[in-house]
Amino acid sequence: MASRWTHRVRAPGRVNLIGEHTDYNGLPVLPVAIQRSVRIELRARGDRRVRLTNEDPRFEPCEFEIAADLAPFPSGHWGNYAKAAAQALQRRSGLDGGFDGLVAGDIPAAAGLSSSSALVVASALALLAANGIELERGELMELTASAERYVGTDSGGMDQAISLGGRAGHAVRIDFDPLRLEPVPLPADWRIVIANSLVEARKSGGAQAAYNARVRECREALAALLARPTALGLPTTYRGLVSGVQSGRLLELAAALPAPLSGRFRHVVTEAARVDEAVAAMRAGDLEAFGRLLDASHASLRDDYEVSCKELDELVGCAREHGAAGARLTGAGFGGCAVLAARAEALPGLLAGLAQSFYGRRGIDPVARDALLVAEPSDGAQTDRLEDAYARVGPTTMPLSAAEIEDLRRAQKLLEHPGLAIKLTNLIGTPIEKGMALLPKRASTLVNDATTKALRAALRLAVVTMGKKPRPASRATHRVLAIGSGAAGGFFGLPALAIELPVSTAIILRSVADIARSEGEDLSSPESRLACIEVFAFGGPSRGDDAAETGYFAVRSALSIAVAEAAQFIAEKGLVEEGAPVLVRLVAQIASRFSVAVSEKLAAQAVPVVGALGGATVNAIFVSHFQDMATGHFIVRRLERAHGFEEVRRAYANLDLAGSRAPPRIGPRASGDPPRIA
Ligand code: NG1
Repeated sequence: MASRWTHRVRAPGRVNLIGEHTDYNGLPVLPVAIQRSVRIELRARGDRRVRLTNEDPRFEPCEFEIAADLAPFPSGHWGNYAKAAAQALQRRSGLDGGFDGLVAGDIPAAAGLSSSSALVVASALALLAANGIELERGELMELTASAERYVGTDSGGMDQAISLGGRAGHAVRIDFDPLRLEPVPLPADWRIVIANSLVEARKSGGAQAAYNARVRECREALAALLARPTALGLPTTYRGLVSGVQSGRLLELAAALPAPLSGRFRHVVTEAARVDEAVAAMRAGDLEAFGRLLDASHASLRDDYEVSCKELDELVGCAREHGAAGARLTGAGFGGCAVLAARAEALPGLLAGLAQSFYGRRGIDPVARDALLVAEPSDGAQTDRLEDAYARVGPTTMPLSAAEIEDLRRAQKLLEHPGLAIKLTNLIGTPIEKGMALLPKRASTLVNDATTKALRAALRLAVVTMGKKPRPASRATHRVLAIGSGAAGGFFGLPALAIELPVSTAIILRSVADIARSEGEDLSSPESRLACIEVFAFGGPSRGDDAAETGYFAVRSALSIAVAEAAQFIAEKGLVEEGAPVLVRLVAQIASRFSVAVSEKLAAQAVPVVGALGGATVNAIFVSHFQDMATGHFIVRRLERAHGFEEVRRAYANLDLAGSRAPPRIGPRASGDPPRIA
């Protein structure tokens, strides 16, 4: 990099709790800014060009010259959201300079979580930073809201306002004309879950026309109503009607309109009332009342506003069956996500229930598809000068030192090169597939079964018996023990697996725990203990994965929700309920990867030249493979404690780009969907 990035901007996505399709009618909304965001690292340029590259290679680099009238890129191009911000700011302030920017983001696109507005807001902040201009937040909210209409959607101002005005731990009630924001604390035992129907609602496609049609119909409904003789003396805006006319009368007025205007009008006015009631329920901590409002909102959006689809209806139904207090589609609709409210204790059952019902029925792993997210109500957008950013948050976002980069490189080598299959092939001198062919048909069922049992036992061991006294790691002792167990296993082959595997797994786990301690982990925390169990998932593909998912960070992303939920569950309950869905799900996810390694080991042991002693050697390689994974994993985690997850992940990806191997995919998206922004 020729010269350093000078600023970093971050703009969050949002989930709207209630108040849907009200913003463009001047009525209130109640969204939450979430932990997913668009980030841009940038440096100012001497000319007026904006040059953007995206960390996600699916979004091609783009550039343009800032002007007051910018011709758009083709419809659906991600660069149009930056152009939207540039054109608006150019008209408002006259910009002197452009910038070079590196864009990264993790808001699912076309999902009703406002990835598009986050990009508009981030682009606006980047332009302001590059030009040294400061704008008042409220003005910026309004400017970015009208700026986004550049892409052809007649949208309201909710998304830009919450992206700029979010507050950690809070939902924000937003009123329009004039813009007012009122943070409402989210009760501590409420959880907001975002569940993606995985039906794309693309604003650059059909959803845009359908959205704009709703905006038009709302205007027509109001005009038709006011044109009636009986309307004499009525307020002439939705806001005026909602605040000045009784709800019964509003429903009568709605009923007198022709379809579909009558439904559109009824939705808008009843939804506005629900926002008031939802704010009151949240302030009172009344989750049941809040849930009922979500349900009513969904019914209204489905029947009167006609913006749901059968998948969203099904998802919302499943959510209620599995313990959500209420659920509804969120965002514009036509696909995208549902928002669910639940009590914290209902969360594990809710997530597992959705995984089994809605996603399971479709053969979809919701974690691999990044379809389930527990919202963390977050602060709004921010700009950091990079030196300031480092100074303010201390060492957590400092770049890695040269020595640490070397550590990271060592970790990466261990984690990514070469897989267990290659190590075993080198040992037996025959491709592992030959051994696979020697295994009886029932092997795969036996392996899955044994793997799941062994991991369940390992989890028990990790949670119940792992102490916290630091000792130096002693790989050799553990390896000798495992070789002993493998020598027995080699004699008996497949039937012995059920006995042998829990033993080797336990031995590996002890060794992993030692390595964890030596890298400074505090094994008294459930999170660290689960990090030990996670090791069994690394170093190979899972059954049914595509190769893109095998990189270390990809596997961690895929496991992240399950691990976090399990850690929370164990912290609260210990291991009293081993059959709890959240733990079963974690074990199943790790088992799907670990079973591949176990099959490979078994295949190597099945090759005739590999007798008892050979079997022991196979086991030694097996154990040392996972010790390597553990060493790499806990080095990465040590660096994350010092520098933050994002910083280390980025450094890791850059190392890979410099190396010979194609980079492992980072980020949780694995859908192969074409790259587009909502
Ligand atoms: P999403 O869900 O991001 O498409 C859209 C509008 C909002 C609001 C909601 C419906 C944009 C950028 N945003 O959000 O203003 O009208 O639909 O409540 O189009």
